[in-house]
Amino acid sequence: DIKGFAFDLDGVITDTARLHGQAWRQTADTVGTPWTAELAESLKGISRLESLEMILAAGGHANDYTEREKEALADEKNKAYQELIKTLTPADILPGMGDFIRDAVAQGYRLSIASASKNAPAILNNLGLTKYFIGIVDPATLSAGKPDPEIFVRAAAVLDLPNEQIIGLEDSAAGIKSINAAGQTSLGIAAAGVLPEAKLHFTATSQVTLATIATKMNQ
Ligand code: B16
Ligand code: MG
Repeated sequence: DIKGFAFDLDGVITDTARLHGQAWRQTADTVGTPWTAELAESLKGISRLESLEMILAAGGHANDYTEREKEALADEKNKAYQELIKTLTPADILPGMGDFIRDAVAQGYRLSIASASKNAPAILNNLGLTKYFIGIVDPATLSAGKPDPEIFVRAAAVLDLPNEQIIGLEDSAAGIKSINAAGQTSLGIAAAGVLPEAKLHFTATSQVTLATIATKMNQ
């Protein structure tokens, strides 16, 4: 039986991808990498420094910067991003997700956050959702990011539940791989045909409810 939910944050609870995109776009301009929708999509669920590496590589600049310069670029991006997330309010919760989170807690499910973002605590606070979650995995303490299972395994430990009793919610391919490898039930939210590896598939956050999940689990 399912007793808990481990949530990705960006793309599942709120659309911070557009804010990451705004901030990374400035970095791409600085280093001379053309900004494309594909590049933006490929950064979802990927850590800050790995994202920077991908932006550099996309423009053929993989070897043009020292580690120190890369850290400065990543810091600059994060400062811009932190200004943008100050504007987030409960109105920025993706459709249906606030109700789903409140319903799940009211029904006795245990909730945790498995986000690659070091800014997750600030974002949850601004959305007014902190109190619904038992805990947030600190991505700074992980030895490997998504698609490695570590982050979702740790999200299960936070809930004190076995992996088999957890549904992991994700919008990225790397995240679905992580959930599946952890032995949890993966729930993917993406356009039809995207995230084929998700055990349960939804095309929009507004469709995710305890009832629709129960129906898909029994199919
Ligand atoms: P930060 P998620 C991820 O969050 C984002 O999808 C990804 O684009 C971002 O680079 C990463 O967090 C790190 O974020 O720079 O705030 O530490 O989807 O795993 O919730
Ligand atoms: Mg995500």
